[in-house]
Amino acid sequence: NSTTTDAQDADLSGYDAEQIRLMDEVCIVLDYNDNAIGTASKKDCHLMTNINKGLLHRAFSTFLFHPESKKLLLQQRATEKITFPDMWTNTCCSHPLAHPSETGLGDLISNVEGAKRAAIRKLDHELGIPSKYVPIGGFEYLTRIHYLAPSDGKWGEHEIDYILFAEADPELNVNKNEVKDVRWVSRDELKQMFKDAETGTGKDKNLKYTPWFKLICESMLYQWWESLEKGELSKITGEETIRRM
Ligand code: DMA
Ligand code: MN
Repeated sequence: NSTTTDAQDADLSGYDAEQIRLMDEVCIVLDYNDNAIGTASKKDCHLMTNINKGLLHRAFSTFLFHPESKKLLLQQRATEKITFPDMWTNTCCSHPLAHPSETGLGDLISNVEGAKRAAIRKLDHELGIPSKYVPIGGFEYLTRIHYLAPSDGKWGEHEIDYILFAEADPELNVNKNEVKDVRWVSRDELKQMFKDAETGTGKDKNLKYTPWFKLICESMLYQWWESLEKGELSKITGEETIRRM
């Protein structure tokens, strides 16, 4: 079977067995305009040899805010992760899978529904957040981001990433194979974390950040966060343009 094949796969030798297993997930392959044109394994989608030939897949990035304090929940990726291990990032990222409930029908509204279903599945898998805290109607879709980012020589990302915001104060039951640590941060606290890393001083001087989270922080995150705090998120949701970054 394919699991045995992957365990013997030179590309994956030496990695965590559970993370190797997850490389068999089937992702949605896209054209430049986010049309689903096929499927490929998570492994194939994240090999730089394929990315350099243009292979592009669909992803989502969830940002979960506390309903009262409006703090953002961050996670530090587990050391076991094959791509971007140990890095700090937004609440939860992964891929809508090539399954009817997550692929969508091709129009933006149903593709967004698929991404939201994938987000509910992974908030539970990675952080142990029961779905009652994150009902599908509780997510706001903001926009899509197209980006390419190498992880190490062999692995990387090339995605159209659906940005989803939600508010909840859930119980957490962290999956240690996925997530090493979590932290709720205010806008100022997040700015200070990045400043510590840049200047090499302060308590967070050694922290590393994923490239997509950095991109989003350097461009739109603080404006989006302000809109959320003012209760004006609906003014900026549902963007149809794909932002190329
Ligand atoms: C992939 O996230 C998605 C983005 C937006 C980078 P991931 O590497 O955390 O995926 P998974 O949790 O499925 O390994
Ligand atoms: Mn990916």
